[in-house]
Amino acid sequence: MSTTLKFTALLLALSLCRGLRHDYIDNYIDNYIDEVTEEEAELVAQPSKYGSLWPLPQKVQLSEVSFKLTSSSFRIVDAKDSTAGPSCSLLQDHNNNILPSFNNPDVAHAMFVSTDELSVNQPYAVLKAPKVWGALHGLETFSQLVYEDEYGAKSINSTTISDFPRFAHRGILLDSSRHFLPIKVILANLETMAMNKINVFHWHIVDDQSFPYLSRTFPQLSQQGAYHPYTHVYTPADVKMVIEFARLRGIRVIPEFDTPGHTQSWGKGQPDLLTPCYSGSKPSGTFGPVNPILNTTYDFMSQFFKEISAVFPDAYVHLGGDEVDFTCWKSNPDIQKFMDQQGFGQDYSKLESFYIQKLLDIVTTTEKGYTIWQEVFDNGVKLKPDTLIHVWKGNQQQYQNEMANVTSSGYRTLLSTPWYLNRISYGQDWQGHYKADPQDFKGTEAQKKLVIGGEACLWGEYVDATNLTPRLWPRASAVAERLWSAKDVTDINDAFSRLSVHRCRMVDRGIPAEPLFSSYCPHEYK
Ligand code: CP6
Repeated sequence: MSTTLKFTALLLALSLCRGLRHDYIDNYIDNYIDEVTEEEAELVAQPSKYGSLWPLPQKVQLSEVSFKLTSSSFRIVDAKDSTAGPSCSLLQDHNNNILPSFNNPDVAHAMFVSTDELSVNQPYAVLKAPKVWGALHGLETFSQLVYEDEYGAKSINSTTISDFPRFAHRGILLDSSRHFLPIKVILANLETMAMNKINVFHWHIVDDQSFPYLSRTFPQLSQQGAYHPYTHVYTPADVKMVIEFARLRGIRVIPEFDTPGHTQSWGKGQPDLLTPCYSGSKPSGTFGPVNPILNTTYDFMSQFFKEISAVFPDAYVHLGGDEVDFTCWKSNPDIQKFMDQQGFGQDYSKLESFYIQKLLDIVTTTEKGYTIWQEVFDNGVKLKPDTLIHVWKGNQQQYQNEMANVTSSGYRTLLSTPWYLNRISYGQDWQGHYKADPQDFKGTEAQKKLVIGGEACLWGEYVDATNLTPRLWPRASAVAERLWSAKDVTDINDAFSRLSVHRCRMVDRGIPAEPLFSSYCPHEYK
């Protein structure tokens, strides 16, 4: 064989061997096994009287009376006095989850009046919600009432539900800096958030490791700071798609642009933004947090956040402010001089406050509210009264003290400490997430009211598209129920039973959610 021929054969062999060929495997299995016997469904856990409702609605009245649902007799219609109407695609697009196809009127009947109520009866199920977002929640709940009878026919029992969330802010943080998250993965998880009635996507979009946000004003930030300038960036069209996809599912998108720390990637495309660190009397060539002593820093931030406030329609942005390392600031003679001039002494948290205060003033001019990590509050930065303080540090004792301190100062707060889902361990850690209660700290009723909710965080150091979804679900579902359902919904066995079925439902809907424990799902061999 000639060298060229050998080479061609090698290339051919290589191209045939590359990648796992899912089509081939599926075909192989289909053709090889010509008879599959399905085992009968049998849940290991004691079934809950609430079926698979998740998160559990505030008030549920169930009956034994059941009806059959068929594709030909099922349709969603709008009430005559509905303000949404049939043109409301937000509602019309939602319902593939209930029955895969339906064309005829009858069972579900959507009306929009004053409270979120769902009553399932024959020939109509009636859904009333004052806002379209409540109607979305009601449709999800309706879909969760549908089950298969022993012959596989879709059924639903006569049921009355009134529902509302315990907390207004029910979020999930995803980190697209440590690993780039393809848009597909983000959208699949937004869909899953909606199934769990999560209503905030906290997008920790950039950090030290990479800057995938493509800024129209400063395109060099991602050009230089992304893992790859074309393939690993979120273009303006991508960002718009995420925001609209989320909106259609009742989810707000709150972007986080964390400064002055966690900004290494910003420095690549914006040369004088970061503080030069010194080794003795000479710059060492490394950089620290954003340089707080230059006017150019604030000119940049003004322009940058002006863009951000226009791109992201939500009323809030998250400004970070966590984990600022003072080592580099301490090494820099210009910073030392500035500290002297300002009378800050050796207190570098005063310098941090100086920066944050100027940043908050800048963001205030964009007419956005802001969320900041707890350190900004801890360091005594002067904050607008409507600032949201995000608690993430410490053990249970410490975060409970922090919640008490933040709320006694009159600030509204969000809790994340017990919900760091990036931390994994052997066993059912969802139970710990489930038991944490954000209002469980020493304080007055008025203080408790300042807790507007919480967020599950999935930091990205060890997470990318390959493992994000099963690591997040169903563990984040535990947080979702804590933030939605009544305070006294704490029966862990009932939760286990409902969550096991809810998890199978996510799997059925194409979400690779991991199992809670040894078990099987009735449909997993389909
Ligand atoms: N990145 C940023 C992080 C973390 C924080 N901020 C973090 C800290 C501790 C753990 C996980 C994540 N990776 N910007 C803290 C808010 Cl355990």
